[in-house]
Amino acid sequence: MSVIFYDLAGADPKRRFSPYCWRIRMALAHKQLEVDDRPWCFTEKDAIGFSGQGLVPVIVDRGRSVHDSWEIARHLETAYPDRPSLFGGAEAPIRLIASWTERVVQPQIGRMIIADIVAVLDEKDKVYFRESREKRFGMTLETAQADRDERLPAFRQSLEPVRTVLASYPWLGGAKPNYADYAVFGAFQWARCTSPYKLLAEDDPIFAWHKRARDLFDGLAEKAPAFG
Ligand SMILES: N[C@@H](CCC(=O)N[C@@H](CS)C(=O)NCC(=O)O)C(=O)O
Repeated sequence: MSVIFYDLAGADPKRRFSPYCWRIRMALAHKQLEVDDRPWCFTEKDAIGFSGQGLVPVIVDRGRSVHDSWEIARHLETAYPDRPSLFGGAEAPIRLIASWTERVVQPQIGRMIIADIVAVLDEKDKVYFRESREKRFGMTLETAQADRDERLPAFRQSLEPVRTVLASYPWLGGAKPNYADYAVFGAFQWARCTSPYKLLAEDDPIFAWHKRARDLFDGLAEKAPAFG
């Protein structure tokens, strides 16, 4: 039986760009699960109303709905213990990595790509996205993004903990990728699928790591519509 997966999509239903959904897309592949993929737009709240909230990712697995990327990862780890482990016994430190990504990495990326995202959205989502995000930022999306070149050096510097791990291991999970990789991966894949802006220098070890991650699972992320 396949897992139903509601995944944020743009005007091109194949363009998937939510950082949280990418975590789960990779986690489902890691667990070698068959996926019944449902592209979802921001304004299609009714389609996920059964989950009792309005955010993706949402999965339905064996009749049970689960939302929130962390809760979905935990569900998959518990429900499929015989499949490759997502946490490798290190659930708490991986939670830290996921939280650091959400609170430190993603807000900085958001300030560098937020206006670019509008161009990839379905027409019916554009007004909702702009209004909700401009309210959140307290300024226009274009103003929020305008000083990205000045923000870039501090952003790259803030990624030093990732480089520290990659200096000794090929993956944040160590010898093999795990949910630590997928949590950070999602943030960069979000940017790559929505904006041509170059967040990483090509000689940055994080650049090479991200490419390796895109090639996992028969190029699942590499083949997705994206910039660069
Ligand atoms: N904490 C949630 C966050 C999920 C989230 O913010 N999803 C965004 C897409 S990246 C969403 O569905 N937004 C809908 C909206 O803004 O209306 C998780 O980890 O899954």
